Amino acid sequence: MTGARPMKGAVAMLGHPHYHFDRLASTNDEAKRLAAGGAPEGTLVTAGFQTHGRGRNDRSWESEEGRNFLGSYILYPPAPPAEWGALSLLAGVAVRDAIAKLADRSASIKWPNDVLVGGKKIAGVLIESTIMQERSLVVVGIGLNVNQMEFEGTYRLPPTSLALVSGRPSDLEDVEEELSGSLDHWYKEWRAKGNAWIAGKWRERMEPPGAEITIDAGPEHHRGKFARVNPDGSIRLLLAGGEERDFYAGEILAPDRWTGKEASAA
Ligand code: BT5
Repeated sequence: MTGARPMKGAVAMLGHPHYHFDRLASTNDEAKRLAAGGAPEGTLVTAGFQTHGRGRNDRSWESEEGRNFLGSYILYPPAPPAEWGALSLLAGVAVRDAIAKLADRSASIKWPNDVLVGGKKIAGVLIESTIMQERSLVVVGIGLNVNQMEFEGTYRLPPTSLALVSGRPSDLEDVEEELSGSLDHWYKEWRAKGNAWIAGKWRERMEPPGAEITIDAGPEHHRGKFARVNPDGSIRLLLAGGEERDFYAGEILAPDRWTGKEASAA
């Protein structure tokens, strides 16, 4: 651990205090440990390298040492567990807006909250929620590719980075500041305006999924028409038999753009 360090520029509530570690297993795990020790809302934990960076469903998050943003924010939202899904929408919107500004490019959110630029994945968000000491703890973990130029191996979607899309390197502190400011802004807006409002903002930024989609929901695949994203963060499909069903977790697969098959880095 190199300790708390001040951040440049305007002071945002989220992102303070900020603990940076050269190496951690996972910033989400460290954030939970700090929360158990009483860390305040807004605490940010970042790492230069993760030995066990996680995605959803025990997938791994790969990142070259010192090149990317790997961070987790501690939130104690004044909302019951039934409303935690809206935090996923909020995080997607906030990360997407920060990236669009940093890259000066259009960016979109693929449900649940991958951020894509030009159809390639530039960031992923891992939200882990629990009740701790009688209050809601939501850890928002963000992996954002910043200065990485090459991605070895196979990925579900082709990866990209801010440097690849903008053609220039970015200062990691500037990236942290932009992400913290965006999350701070959207968190306050959500608290004032609620779940249906943030779902509307999310829909304005979503990657259009196409009329017919397939969702991989664990052991089962379901095919249907995309109907909407709900204020609780779930996705609604109109299935072939006419039944409407909400899915709370899973992967959208579409034959043309999101094959769901392993894609090479580009
Ligand atoms: C995610 O999961 O996209 C959420 C990733 C969250 C990572 C952050 S890093 C800081 C914090 N601490 C953690 O331990 N985690 C969070 P998912 O939708 O399941 O996508 C995972 C998949 O993305 C992998 O199976 C790969 O195919 C792909 N992937 C891995 N690393 C990537 C990268 N750097 N860029 C783009 N895609 C990547």
